[in-house]
Amino acid sequence: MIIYYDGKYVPDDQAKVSVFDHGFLYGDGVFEGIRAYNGRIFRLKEHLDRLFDSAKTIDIHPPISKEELTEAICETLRKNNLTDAYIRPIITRGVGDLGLDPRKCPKPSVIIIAVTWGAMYGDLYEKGLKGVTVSVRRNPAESMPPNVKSLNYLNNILAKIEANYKGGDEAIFFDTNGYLSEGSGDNLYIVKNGEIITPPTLNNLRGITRMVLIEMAKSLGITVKEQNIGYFDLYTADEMICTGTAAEVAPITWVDGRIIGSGKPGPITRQLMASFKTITENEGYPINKK
Ligand code: PXG
Repeated sequence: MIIYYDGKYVPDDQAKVSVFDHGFLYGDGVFEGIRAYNGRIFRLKEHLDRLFDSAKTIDIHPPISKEELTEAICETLRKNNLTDAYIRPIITRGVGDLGLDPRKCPKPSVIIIAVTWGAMYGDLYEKGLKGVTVSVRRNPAESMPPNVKSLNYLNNILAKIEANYKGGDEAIFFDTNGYLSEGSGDNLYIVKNGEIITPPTLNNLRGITRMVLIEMAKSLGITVKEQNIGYFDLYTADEMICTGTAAEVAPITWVDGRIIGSGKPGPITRQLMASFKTITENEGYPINKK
């Protein structure tokens, strides 16, 4: 496997991060998760825009332009002979000392990992996932905005641990006000009376797949509303959906022991799953420019 590391393409066993990199010491950095389908990188521009916005929020100045990063991602895929892949660009604060002051880190590091990664949830796209609401709350926006895709995922990992112990396939986060936030690695939606409802994005990551789901719903003539959602709304939903680059579009059919709707992936969820497959197979930034 070939890894991009600060302008060089190196074998994975030589791609080593310094123990003084603040990405390692403090989770001080940002990342993206992107997929390529069929030789094309899905929504690359949106992912790079979010990566740079995440970096700006935590005051990291990437030592590379979006154009250069685009070329480096394509070259990493080409060097690994990948046409369908999961791509992980990472920008760390870089090497500093053992103090947390970022001014001690003169140069951020840029890393790109690309691997083969199929459907995340296997047969659960047919059966539906079990969702578990967790007691740990999503980081409040005034502390650590969930909009920043930072290298510090401990909040999400705590949620995942709790969901694992409680027998769930995915954790369902609420925020400190009791409003639905998101999953540990995906955005959430309910369907009620033919309409899709999803939380506004102050308390969750502005998912690229979420943007795509809203576009798809519009073109299918399905109304999407952004509204605060409580656990009553979850338990009484007709359908529930989660979306993410890893998860893609997936049905949730069980929450805390309550059966959601019919207990099977519902008609709107199925329509959106089919539509997502078509879009991902046909759109995207070509890895090999003619
Ligand atoms: N919320 C969170 C907290 C995420 O981490 C999403 C929502 C969905 O965003 P996108 O833009 O992907 O639609 C994410 C993304 C993993 C993995 O390793 C997680 C994500 C993406 C890729 C890989 O589990 N989460």
